[in-house]
Amino acid sequence: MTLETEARSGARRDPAILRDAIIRKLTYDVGRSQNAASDREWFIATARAVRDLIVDRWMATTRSAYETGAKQVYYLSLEFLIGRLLRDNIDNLGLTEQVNDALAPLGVTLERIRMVEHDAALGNGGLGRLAACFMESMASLGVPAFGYGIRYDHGLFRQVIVDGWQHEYPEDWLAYGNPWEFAKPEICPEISFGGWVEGAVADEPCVWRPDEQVHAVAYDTPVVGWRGRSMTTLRLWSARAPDPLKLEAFNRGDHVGALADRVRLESISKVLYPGDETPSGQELRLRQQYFFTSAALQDLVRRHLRVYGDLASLPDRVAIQLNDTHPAIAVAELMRICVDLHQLPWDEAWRITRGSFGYTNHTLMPEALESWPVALMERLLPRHMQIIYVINARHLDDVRARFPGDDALAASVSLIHENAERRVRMGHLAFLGSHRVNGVSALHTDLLRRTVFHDLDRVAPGRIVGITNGITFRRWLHQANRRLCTLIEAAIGPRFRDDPQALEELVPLAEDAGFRGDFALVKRLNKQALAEAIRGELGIAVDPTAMMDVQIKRIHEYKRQLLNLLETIALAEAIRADPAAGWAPRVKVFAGKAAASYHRAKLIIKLAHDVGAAVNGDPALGGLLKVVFLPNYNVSAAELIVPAADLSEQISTAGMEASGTGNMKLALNGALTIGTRDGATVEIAERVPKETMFLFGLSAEEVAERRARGVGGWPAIAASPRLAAVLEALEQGAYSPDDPGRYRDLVASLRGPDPFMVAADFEAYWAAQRRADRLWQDRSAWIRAAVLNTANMAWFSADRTIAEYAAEVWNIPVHRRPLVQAAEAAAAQEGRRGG
Ligand code: 26V
Repeated sequence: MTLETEARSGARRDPAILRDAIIRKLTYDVGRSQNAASDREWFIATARAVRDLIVDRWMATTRSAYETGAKQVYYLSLEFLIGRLLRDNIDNLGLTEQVNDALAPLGVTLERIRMVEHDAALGNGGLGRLAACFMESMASLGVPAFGYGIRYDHGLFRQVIVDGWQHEYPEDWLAYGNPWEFAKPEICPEISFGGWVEGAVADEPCVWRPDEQVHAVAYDTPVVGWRGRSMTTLRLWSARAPDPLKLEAFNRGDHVGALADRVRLESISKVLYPGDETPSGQELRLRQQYFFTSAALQDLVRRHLRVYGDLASLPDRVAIQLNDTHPAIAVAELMRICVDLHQLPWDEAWRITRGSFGYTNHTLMPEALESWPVALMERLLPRHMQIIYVINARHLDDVRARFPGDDALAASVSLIHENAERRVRMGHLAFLGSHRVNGVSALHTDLLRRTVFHDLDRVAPGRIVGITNGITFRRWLHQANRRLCTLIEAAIGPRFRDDPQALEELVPLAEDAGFRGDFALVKRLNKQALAEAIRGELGIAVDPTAMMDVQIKRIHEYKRQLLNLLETIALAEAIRADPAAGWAPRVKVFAGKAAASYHRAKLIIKLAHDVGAAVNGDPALGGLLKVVFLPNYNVSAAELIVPAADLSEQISTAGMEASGTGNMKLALNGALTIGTRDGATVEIAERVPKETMFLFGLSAEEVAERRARGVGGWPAIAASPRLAAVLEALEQGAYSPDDPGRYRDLVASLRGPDPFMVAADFEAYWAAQRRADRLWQDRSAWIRAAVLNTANMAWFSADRTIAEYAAEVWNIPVHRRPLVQAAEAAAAQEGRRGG
């Protein structure tokens, strides 16, 4: 039996067959002999052998979607933060044991070769990781889906810390090739830019005469669903210039000039999030957005027409989800395809467009709400700019007719922001071109309705819905925390692997001292692994029995790593003053990247190092407090830290974190949460027992109210001698003796406007930390709370989230708890076969 037929038959697999396949890949694909192969070469050979097992099922899933006419989801996202795929794929295929057995006689371990896989870090943070979780979840639920994005040559920068300061280095995930992807050079839609438009009337068919074109080459990666039953496709586009070089110029001796055009055009897919401080950086970013959006729409329209023949049925057969405003230009592009390329009347084109799109908003931060200068749009995408004007004119006519005389309303819902520089509001475009707009947590959705989309909500009531984010439990529990899963399975059986609701069966076990002991042991072993990594990475010894207090996320002022660091300084002072006052021994773990141009965020990283330097060697602290900053945070680092965490820091200024998903990963793995009532943390608090959360601080409403009154930080500082002392020490250079003025401006901003309410929330945060200290002293109460946390997190499975998108946005039938039903069906079939 060959490997492939065996995979198809689903028969019990023989590791020897897989071993042969791996060796064949090593020999014929990698070109290496067994005795000379490095871990990396074994990884590539193994990945290739595993990929072979994926392909048949992948193609079958894709085919069946066509045959059944099932609705296709297209998830358009400029970011997919995937991480490593080897363990994900092997686990979801149910092959872990077999791969281990196949490799063992070769002297190779899965654990070792797993570590050489480069993270695919094609995203910045939560938004990109959510897209990756969704792809896996849709595969698991059997929702036919394509993810469309960009195959960046270089993902998120590698963070190197030199003397406490962040430096960015290019990341090179493709340096050794990518064994999971299939290059599809024949799928290469042409993407146009610039030029002019021929046609007298903008809402009738026109001809766009671009002056520049580039090809988008498809690279497909199959995404394996749980138990390998179905798969989705991640199709990433890479830019390829039509001509590899100008031969004449090259032969004339201008070797560099001959390549200039190519380099310029292909720079589109060079890097994730090119710096956008400069006009050329902004232009590149807009080019990226249009590049992948146009490629995606051309691709899906071609596929749709091949099967269904015309565009009228598009909204019945496809659901296109816009992940934030990055692909919002898709609205104008689909209109262009309908009106210019298929001669559809404007109203029909608009029906198709709005019926097909859904838009997810991921932030309320004003600086992050995208808009593009009209002048840039006119130059780069002249036809799209015309189309946007027509959409806007019709929309404003409608608004003026329904709300006569309300000029303020018309100005606020206009697609064009009329300022010194006229700009296109991409959020408004996405809103108008979609039949559903969603926020990513209940609070965020509520704030969307009240703030950024308040007026659009009046104009189009009912369009905004809330769909709280989720995470894939396969990666964030089953793979990342094998020890815990073994324990859970021994206690309640394997059902939780298909049905997260089964985790609730752990609730009574929280009262069982034996189970709590085992749970504590698992946590302890995970912490030991983290402690070893910390020692290996930083040379700092930390006590694995101490409380691992973690804040792992992008560094941003609204996420308030600064609040955590100020509390750390105050805590160090308090311990020195009274070492026996019942402090929980803590290791404060920080990890996260700052945007390259975000100086304040980089200063906060420096502060974490300065505080660490002051605290870690201080004998007066008696080992009660350590501060570490783990460099180059990424998905793989999260997989190590999350299972080891005791305390999860979710301390954003209320109203500013749209959802958060790290909060879910940490709580699922039994970390208690210290946090504000922000984003999805509010909804976690609604589902887990009170004692698992240390909630504190201003509510979103209180924050808004203080902001409106213009209350700065000083009254809170005046009222808190503890905070005042910390700020004075910082100001006087106590933590930066080499540069006493380093933190002066930072402190001044807290005394002044304090826009993130750090000072205002300090005392409440301090008190919440002391509540955590007290619970820590009661070991069994802490572990009990941790168990109950894990037991109550089922709702945050991305499978629930996807089921809600299917029902509320995509109009796709997904059964309630489909994985359970599928598992039952499979078991029944197995039973029939066995009988
Ligand atoms: C981006 C920027 C860039 C410019 C400076 C200010 C700023 C502030 C926020 C952002 C975030 C952009 C979108 C984003 O990544 N949102 C995240 O989406 C996650 C998935 O829905 C969600 O869990 C996070 O709360 C949200 O921040």
